[in-house]
Amino acid sequence: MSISLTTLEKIVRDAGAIALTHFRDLKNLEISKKSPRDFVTAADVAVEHFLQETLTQHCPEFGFWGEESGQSANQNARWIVDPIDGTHSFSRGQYFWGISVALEVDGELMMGAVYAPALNDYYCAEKGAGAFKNGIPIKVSSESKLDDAMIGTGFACLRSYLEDNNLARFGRIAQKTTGQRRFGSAAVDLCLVADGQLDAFWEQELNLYDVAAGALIAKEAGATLTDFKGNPGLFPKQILTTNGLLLDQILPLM
Ligand code: 2AM
Ligand code: CA
Repeated sequence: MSISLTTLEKIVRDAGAIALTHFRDLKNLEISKKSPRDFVTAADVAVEHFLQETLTQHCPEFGFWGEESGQSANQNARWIVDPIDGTHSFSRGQYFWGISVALEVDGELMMGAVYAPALNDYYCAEKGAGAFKNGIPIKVSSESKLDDAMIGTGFACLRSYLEDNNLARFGRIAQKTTGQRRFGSAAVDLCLVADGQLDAFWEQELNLYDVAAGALIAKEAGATLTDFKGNPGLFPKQILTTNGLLLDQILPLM
């Protein structure tokens, strides 16, 4: 590995500072639509540009895949970047959005960083070395009863006009739990499971750049990652992450 977690943190925090400058001046933020319900702002573009330049300067051997700019050459070893996950929340002055950067080598996630500047929380993980929030080790919750659980989900599927739109599934699971949240950033949601703030999270129709970094952070904090049938692995079109103890109770409801 030719970059340390410390160097990565400095780069991602610098990217966060760029995002915050725009976040503090939303009145002047340029917002446009990529498709009818999908926004992009000047902040997304500026942050991704900075990350592409800086990460490529530090590690010229790695390729780059960003939500806004697409894929560069070498995709065997690459950075997978969502400059602002939770763009809609960002554009409305809400706090749950994050910069998501993952390093993937030969299909395996090696490093992940999710920085939520408005919350002042920096999450990171390296394969096999645990997960951290603001420098302190984190792990998933110990909640073992679905009835007492706090679950999170999202509705990217509604924005994609899908018929299988998560509403029935949410209804089924919500009725069996005590707390339900919808924060609007899959990258941050995965970190909330890693940190024990949520006991489980699922969403469908996401892209790898939304979830790559958060998935490694969740996994390193002890979370299970499966599809809606319980097959282990990272499936952005059908991602379910739990603290492990709730997996068997939640699967039949998916
Ligand atoms: P974004 O903010 O980068 O667009 C929220 O439910 C999650 O879904 C976020 O990670 C968000 O990423 C993503 N998302 C929002 N709209 C989407 C769409 N139309 N298709 C796929 N993912 C979407
Ligand atoms: Ca995203």
